[in-house]
Amino acid sequence: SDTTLKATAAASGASATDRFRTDKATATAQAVADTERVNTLATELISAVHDVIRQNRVTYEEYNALKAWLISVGEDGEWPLFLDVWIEHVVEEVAGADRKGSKGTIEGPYYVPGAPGLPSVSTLPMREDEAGTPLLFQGQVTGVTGEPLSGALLEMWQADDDGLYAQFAPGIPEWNLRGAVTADDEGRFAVLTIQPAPYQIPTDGSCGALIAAAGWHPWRPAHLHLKVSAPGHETLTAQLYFRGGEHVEDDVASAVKPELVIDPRPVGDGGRQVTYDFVLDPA
Ligand code: MBD
Ligand code: FE
Repeated sequence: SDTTLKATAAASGASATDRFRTDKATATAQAVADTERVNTLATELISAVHDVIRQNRVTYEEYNALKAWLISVGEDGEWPLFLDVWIEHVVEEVAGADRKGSKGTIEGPYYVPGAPGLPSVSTLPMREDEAGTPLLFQGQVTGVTGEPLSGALLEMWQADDDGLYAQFAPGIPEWNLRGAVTADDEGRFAVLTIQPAPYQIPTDGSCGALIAAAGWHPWRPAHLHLKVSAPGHETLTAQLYFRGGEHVEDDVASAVKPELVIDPRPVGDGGRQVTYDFVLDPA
């Protein structure tokens, strides 16, 4: 049935919440250890909400609608989705402001550490009949002075041709379209994959309810996710988008930057090919 192909809000939300708890929630103890800092941030955040209420003369009906919605976001496991779609891009903007190397963008909720290791010239794990346009993605990883970063690691994850992510939608092999490519001695890599489809935020959960109620759209443009790392360098988290693709100009997650839009050229048998180089800042 259709449900076997769909990522329901509850299923992908629960997976994203578990993923976050496993990978990131342990790092929060340090962030809340500074009482002064927490006082500043919590006071200003609460005060910003007060301003919205006063400026818009928010009613009790609206206050209770908000309360009900906040409760349901947690029940649906959609806090990772909500935060990464509507908030993370500004955190990334602040974090990346002084970067000299390649532009980065948000990580989003669907990164999974520990993907299968692959050599510098390789094919991402995919099904025998994987749908989609073949895409050869190649390039070089260097430092800011142009020195090749031997053995840099390029982690890639992406949606399939239905816009679905392995481990967050049912019926897809565990590591489908996820891999950790080790670049060669000159930092070069060449990875064969397929072009992903645009991603639609689940419409059956709390984030979908917000989008519908506000008259927004639920789409992210098609994208490749990347984490590029090398010893002694800052890890770059990025996404690459496709020139002319749907929603490149109106990403619901506000994560597109002009430097991240690629334009693969057609090659033989219907495939496409693109070269994209990464420049990593020193740690
Ligand atoms: C995605 O695939 C994504 O990359 C982000 C940032 C949010 C939701 C789904
Ligand atoms: Fe994504």
